[in-house]
Amino acid sequence: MPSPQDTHCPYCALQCGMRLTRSGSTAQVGARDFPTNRGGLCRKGWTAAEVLTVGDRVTTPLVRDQHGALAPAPWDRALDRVAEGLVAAQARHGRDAVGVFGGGGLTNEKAYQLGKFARVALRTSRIDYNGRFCMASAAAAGNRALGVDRGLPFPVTDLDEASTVLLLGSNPAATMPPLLSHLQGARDRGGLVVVDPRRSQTARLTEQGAGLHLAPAPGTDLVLLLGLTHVVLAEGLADEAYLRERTEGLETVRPVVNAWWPERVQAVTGVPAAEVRRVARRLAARDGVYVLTGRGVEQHVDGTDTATAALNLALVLGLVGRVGSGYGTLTGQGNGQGGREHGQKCDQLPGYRSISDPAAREHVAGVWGVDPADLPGPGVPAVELLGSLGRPGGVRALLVHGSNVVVSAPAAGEVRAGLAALDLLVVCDFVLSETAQLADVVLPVTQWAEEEGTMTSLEGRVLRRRAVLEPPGLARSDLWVLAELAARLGAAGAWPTEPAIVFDELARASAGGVADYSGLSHALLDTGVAAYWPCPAPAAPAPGAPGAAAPAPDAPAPATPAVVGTPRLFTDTFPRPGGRARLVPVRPLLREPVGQRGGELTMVTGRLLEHYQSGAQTRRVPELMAAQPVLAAELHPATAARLGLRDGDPMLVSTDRGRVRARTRLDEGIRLDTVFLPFHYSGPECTNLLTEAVTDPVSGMPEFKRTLVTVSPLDPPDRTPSAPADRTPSAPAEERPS
Ligand SMILES: Nc1nc2c(c(=O)[nH]1)N[C@H]1C(S)=C(S)[C@@H](COP(=O)(O)OP(=O)(O)OC[C@H]3O[C@@H](n4cnc5c(=O)[nH]c(N)nc54)[C@H](O)[C@@H]3O)O[C@H]1N2
Ligand SMILES: Nc1nc2c(c(=O)[nH]1)N[C@H]1C(S)=C(S)[C@@H](COP(=O)(O)OP(=O)(O)OC[C@H]3O[C@@H](n4cnc5c(=O)[nH]c(N)nc54)[C@H](O)[C@@H]3O)O[C@H]1N2
Ligand code: SF4
Ligand SMILES: [Mo]
Repeated sequence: MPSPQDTHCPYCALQCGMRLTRSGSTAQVGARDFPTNRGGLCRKGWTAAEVLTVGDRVTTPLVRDQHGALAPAPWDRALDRVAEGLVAAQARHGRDAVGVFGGGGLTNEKAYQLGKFARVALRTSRIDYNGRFCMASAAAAGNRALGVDRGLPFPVTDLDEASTVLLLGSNPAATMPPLLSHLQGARDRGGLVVVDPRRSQTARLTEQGAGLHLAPAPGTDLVLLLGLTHVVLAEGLADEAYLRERTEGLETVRPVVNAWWPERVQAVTGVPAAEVRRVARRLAARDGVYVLTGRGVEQHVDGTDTATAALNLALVLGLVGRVGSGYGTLTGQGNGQGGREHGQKCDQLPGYRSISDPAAREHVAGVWGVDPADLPGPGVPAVELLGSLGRPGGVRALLVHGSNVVVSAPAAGEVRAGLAALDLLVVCDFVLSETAQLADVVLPVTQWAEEEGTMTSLEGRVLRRRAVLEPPGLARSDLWVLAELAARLGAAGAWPTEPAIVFDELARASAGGVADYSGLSHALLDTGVAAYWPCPAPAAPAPGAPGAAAPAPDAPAPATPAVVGTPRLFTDTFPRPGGRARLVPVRPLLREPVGQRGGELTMVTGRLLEHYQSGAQTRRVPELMAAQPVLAAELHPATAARLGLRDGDPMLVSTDRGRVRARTRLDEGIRLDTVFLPFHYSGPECTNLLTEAVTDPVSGMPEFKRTLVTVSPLDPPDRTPSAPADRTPSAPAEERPS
């Protein structure tokens, strides 16, 4: 019997609506009208069900045997082995010797339970997650300026009416294709402005009068933003009334901005002064104007400051909280938003509360049934946590839920060495990712189509994920794994495995916090209501107060609302002391990029449409792999010619730290000084062998987008006409590393 269910794509934060229909032991993806995607899906979404039945799906626990091989084991043995290893590491080296690494793809329920497991069952402070690579800088900027971190403080559909959208370091044509339908209005009005050192697919949409593409040198966006703000202030285009009534701190920002006139900006960024002026004037239209950021401007050592500069620009223009205009960041992972609210971050408790705040500790400890004094304090952010693996005083045993760090973390070679030095590595996954392949124990978990749960999308909307299939083999939910381990560790408190019950607990734990889910439940979400946090539970009327009386028996049931919670933030006030947004002065570092001294090109990294993240899922889908089989590095034809490279030639990209093998892909839209590499591949094609573990001091975000590298031909091909076959790439599969 087919059992169609309305659910959402397992991949990115747009969380496109889809209808999933059971078809034998797998599921069929169908389109469904949903506001973010309006029936559209990208290629990854259409093929998402193929990952459910991949040949190397992990369907039984695996434990490394005495010969060093991962061998199938019954659950009890695998879980006992994990519990013993965790206890031993803590007995020898203290509580913080056990680390937990989570992910922004986990459901809200799993993210919540993982944070609770670390603090209550392990009592370790050492928990963090891959959102540190992703959303941390935008989050830090939002928190300090606006008092809250919700990626988009308005529904995506608000963008439909935009006349101008300034898109900084974001390539939604590849990373969220259905979002483009919401940018069509701005394009039609000639107002799409894309800031990217290369002519990305999104930058191409600005051609033929549809907008403007600015291509600053990588990592100079902060200067560009200061220049735009300079023009707004210097030309009297600021929203003075808004600044007076709704913000504070303008006087601290003005002197910094004054020093960045457009000609000086041009000298640093390469963006013509006339274009800086033109864009600033266009933004000053105010109505229908949006400023949006993506990873291109955030994944830098000054990512928080750059996001802050974008926010300052939006505040000076009076866009934030104005209906029909706005500022936001495009959250990345499926539950990148919810993943940062429920306690996976090293300094956080559920409800986006601070673990250092005594009142927050007391509230959450109350929900968990433990003494607040027993909760650990703040831990360390992801890059530092990974840097401590196997070292004296560092993490000796690590649990990984929902990340493939050996591919996706900066300085991946060192991460691999750190994982190898651990006493115990436990990876929960549904495929044998590169990280799982290094584990002592692999625990098989369920996938999206096999489980119930909730996700919170890039617009802060809480969505239901629905099960249509039974899990294969012995696969179990992460919730079940955590409950079994908690029991073996003798943990205090309750460890439910039913997602709806975990959600109710999460809602209670979040009550009164910034990200308040207390008015939500699976049952309410199942009505199809559009639910945006904060969504506090309605206060119960006092006994005897009007409305407290029991409803008459024949009274009609109250109608289910279409919308609950807060679709639009900041319309009246900002959740900060005094209710005002804060302009924070930020200055460019004008620093040298990291990487190889003397390296001649700046490497920026990012994404391809066909692959998702570390590629653990999409490299297992034949259609996607056929479309993008090998690591290709984008180079300007003139740069390539200078280096002796032609389209398709193999090349080496190197730093002092490592080298990777890539195929040359010529693109005349990229800056002459820049090379672009995606990070979706592994082995000798793992781009993060080149990146450095240097981070933004405020957010802990690594510098993924600015590394000095050297590019050289690999085995320079014989250019003589007699040997053409040497240059012609044959079947790509033959060239893949084993
Ligand atoms: N197909 C696909 N879609 C995805 C994902 C995926 O892996 N694959 N991942 C999801 C996730 S988790 C995320 S976080 C989002 C990310 O979504 P995006 O932010 O759109 O993705 P990126 O490709 O990392 O970076 C965007 C652009 O930044 C540019 N860039 C690099 N350096 C700089 C710079 O210094 N300044 C400026 N202005 N631009 C720069 C790059 O050239 C690139 O075109 O995508 C989500 N969607
Ligand atoms: N050079 C460079 N590096 C980057 C970036 C960049 O732009 N450039 N971007 C960074 C960003 S923004 C991000 S978000 C990271 C992402 O990089 P990763 O954190 O590696 O993300 P994924 O590849 O999605 O890995 C998720 C893993 O968890 C598994 N998984 C999925 N769902 C579940 C679940 O419910 N439970 C469990 N237990 N496992 C699950 C998947 O099979 C997969 O193996 O990469 C970062 N790395
Ligand atoms: S845009 Fe994102 S959510 Fe939509 S189908 Fe593609 S990967 Fe899935
Ligand atoms: Mo991300």
